[in-house]
Amino acid sequence: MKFLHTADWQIGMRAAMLGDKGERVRVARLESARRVIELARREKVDFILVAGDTFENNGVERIKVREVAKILGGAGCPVYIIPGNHDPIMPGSVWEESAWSEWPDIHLLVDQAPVEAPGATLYPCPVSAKDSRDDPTAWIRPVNGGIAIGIAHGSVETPAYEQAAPVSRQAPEVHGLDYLALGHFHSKKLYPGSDDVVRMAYCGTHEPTGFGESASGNVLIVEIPHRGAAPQIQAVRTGILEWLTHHRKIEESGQIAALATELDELSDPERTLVECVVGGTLFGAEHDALARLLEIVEQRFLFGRSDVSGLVPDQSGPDWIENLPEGYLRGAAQDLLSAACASAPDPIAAAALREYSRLWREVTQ
Ligand SMILES: [Mn+2]
Repeated sequence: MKFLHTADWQIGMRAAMLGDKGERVRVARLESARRVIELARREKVDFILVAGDTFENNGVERIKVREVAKILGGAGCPVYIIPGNHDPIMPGSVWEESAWSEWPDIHLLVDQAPVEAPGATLYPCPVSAKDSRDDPTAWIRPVNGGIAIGIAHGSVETPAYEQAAPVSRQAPEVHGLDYLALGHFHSKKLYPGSDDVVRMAYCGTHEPTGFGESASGNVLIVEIPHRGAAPQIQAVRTGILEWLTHHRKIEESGQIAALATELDELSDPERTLVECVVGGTLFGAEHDALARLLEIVEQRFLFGRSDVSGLVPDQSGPDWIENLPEGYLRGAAQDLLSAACASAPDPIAAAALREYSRLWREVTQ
């Protein structure tokens, strides 16, 4: 028995911070949703599980809801969906859209009750509130000797913080499940049990939703030969866009130039979003390299943003300042440089100096 585990499609996500590039991100979520379904067909899975947050919220335009129903409904195998905390089952929710009943293969699981699927019994844990402090899997008791699969949307318990819909770290063992398909966290994460066998996992979102997701853009193909057998879990990439984060602390001259070259050589810039956070020391010889780095980040990619406010210039004056015409042009730059690298560095002076350097490059190039 083989199935595809996906979750957190977050269709309708606005990606507002990306401005006019947000549309590309919104379109990518639907494109990769189609890739998920193509993969399910290729792998000839027995069914598909969607473990919550298919939609960003219950206010998503109905035309998009219909589009998603069409994508899922054309899978050629049963599709089982639970509502998540972003799209909980409630009056006026996306699940009231008539499109869902137009596709016979789509099964919305809105009750805590066992459901027979091809080769397994499902134990759905639908979400009906935006926030809950109860373990959504608490009700599960296997009703037969077949393969038992839970579907839940929540946070796996850690002692670190109070969580929404906390799922026990031992849920598969406690509830006698062969596998617990989880949604809510956007990166793939597998949880081995006390026998080292993974019976609980987040598949992560099928398409990354932001910077800092360590392993998103995947689905899981899970095979379970019989009740009690160790699941064989394979992660398959479905994401289209790459969200890359570069955090660097500059400790020696040449590192900024090297980072600029590294970013300039990345393939597929048109489907890459870059966040570049640079701190440490700005050496005199690297002012030009910094200007080049910022240009690459902002202009080469689908989206780029940089934060170099943590860079403090060292005492060595950059060449471009020495080459400025004598008088107020050079004097102003020298004043900014001394303020920027004072024992209490002035970040505003450092930013002004960077802007000055950029303007000077523009007028002299
Ligand atoms: Mn969620």
